[in-house]
Amino acid sequence: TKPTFLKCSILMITFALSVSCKNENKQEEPQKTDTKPNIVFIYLDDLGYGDISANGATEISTPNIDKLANGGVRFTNGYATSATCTPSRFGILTGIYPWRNKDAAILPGTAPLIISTEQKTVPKMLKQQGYQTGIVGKWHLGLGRGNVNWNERVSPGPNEVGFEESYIMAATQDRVPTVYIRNGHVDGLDPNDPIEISYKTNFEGQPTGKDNPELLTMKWHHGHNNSIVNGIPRIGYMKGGEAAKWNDVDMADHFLKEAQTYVKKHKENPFFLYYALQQPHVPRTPHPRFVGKSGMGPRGDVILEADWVIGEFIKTLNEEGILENTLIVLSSDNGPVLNDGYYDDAVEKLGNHTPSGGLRGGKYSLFDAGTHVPFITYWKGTIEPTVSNAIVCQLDLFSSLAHLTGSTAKTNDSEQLLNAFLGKSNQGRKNLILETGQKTALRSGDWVLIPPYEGKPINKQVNIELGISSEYQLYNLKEDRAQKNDLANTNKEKLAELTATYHKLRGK
Ligand code: NG6
Ligand code: CA
Repeated sequence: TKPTFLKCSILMITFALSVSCKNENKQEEPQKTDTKPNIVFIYLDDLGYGDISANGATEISTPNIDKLANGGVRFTNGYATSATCTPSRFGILTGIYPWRNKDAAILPGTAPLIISTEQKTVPKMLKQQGYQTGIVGKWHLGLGRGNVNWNERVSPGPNEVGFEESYIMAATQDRVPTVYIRNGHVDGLDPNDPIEISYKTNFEGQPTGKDNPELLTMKWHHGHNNSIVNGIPRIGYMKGGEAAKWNDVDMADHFLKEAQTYVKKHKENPFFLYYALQQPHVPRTPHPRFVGKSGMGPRGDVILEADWVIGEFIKTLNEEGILENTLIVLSSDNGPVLNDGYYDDAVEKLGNHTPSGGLRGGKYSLFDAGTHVPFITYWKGTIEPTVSNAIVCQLDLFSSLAHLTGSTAKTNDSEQLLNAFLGKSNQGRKNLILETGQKTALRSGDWVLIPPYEGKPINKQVNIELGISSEYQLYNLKEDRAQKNDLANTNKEKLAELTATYHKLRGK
């Protein structure tokens, strides 16, 4: 058999020839050749558009992410499907809008799997195209069918929706169970110390953040006052599983090692790796190497830590000789938040840094900062460095990657925008529905329409404007990136046009 690198270079040359002859707007025909670079999603958690220096941050430096951004396509209009985690993860993996699935809401650690095992997914589609598929990091899409027994194989989960190998945390760093799970089995579990989990009641005799402040190394601000693990109070109650509990400050290194091992083990043939980092979600627990390095407190420090692990990961791809045969997509599941439930100086030490990069709102918000996130594609030697203002969404990866790899699979919601993702076209989607907590808005070209909703305009606990109003709101992002100037009353024509488009797309 031919050495892999030779095989890869032949594929690459064929691919380069085939795309260079193509008219940029002809996106319908599937790729003539089977082009199968490795595909890696690097997915951050709560990283804002303005949290990386490539997008203009001056108070924090993210050299490794910047290398991808400046050596690939840096999207200035890249979107997650939702302003919170679970729905966005549902969107990126299925190519389906999360508001079509009523279960796609922030899930507790005991929630059942919300992706049907019959559902088409990115890893399943790529598997059909001959890919090996793996996930390392945050899952947060539910596990099992309800009443999970954590002491047996937990299923269905990632392995049942397309990932051949999985090494995950079940939900979030602030939710129990605080253990890693490999292919459905809790890693390092001592059978004599079984795990019990409840999101309703505490287990007798177990300390909590609420009742035992003296045991805490990190204080809770709102929520997060149930079981204490490593001095940090969490959401939900947990008993047992001592030997299996993760060490928070090692989590970044731990997931990095798993991701590197995955690459080394699978480099001979095409693979898809979904590498879902936990930073800068709360609790922010930088490894001591990064403590104090940003001058911005733990939130800044874990962004530096995330940037470092990304650099190490890229180094591994390079050392293994596969960087030029790997398409990397880097993005974030939702926009930024400062105080998300713990006192960790995120607000106090922010200084002049603007995590949203001047966009309005943040995590949980229908204003732009909720979903408008860092978005980068990088493929050394194939993608030419460029800045793109095409509107692209994580939703579109499904159909676009299908197209790249010779599959005809697509979903109605996922637009085939391969040329935009490869930096060959500035044409993205015209319309995109944005979501938070099943409330939706429309981005259409330069415009944003937010329909009226009941509810509070501000989430006071996290101090974020949610974009909720009893009146229609209309903004022109080209002229008013910060959404300060509501044009609903002055541009009735645009309002009517977008309202009609919105209702058509929402099917109501
Ligand atoms: C919220 C949590 C918040 C965070 C979020 C999920 C409280 C009061 N707040 O309910 O801290 O965990 O859920 O974040 O519990 S996400 O990025 O996974 O969507
Ligand atoms: Ca998130």
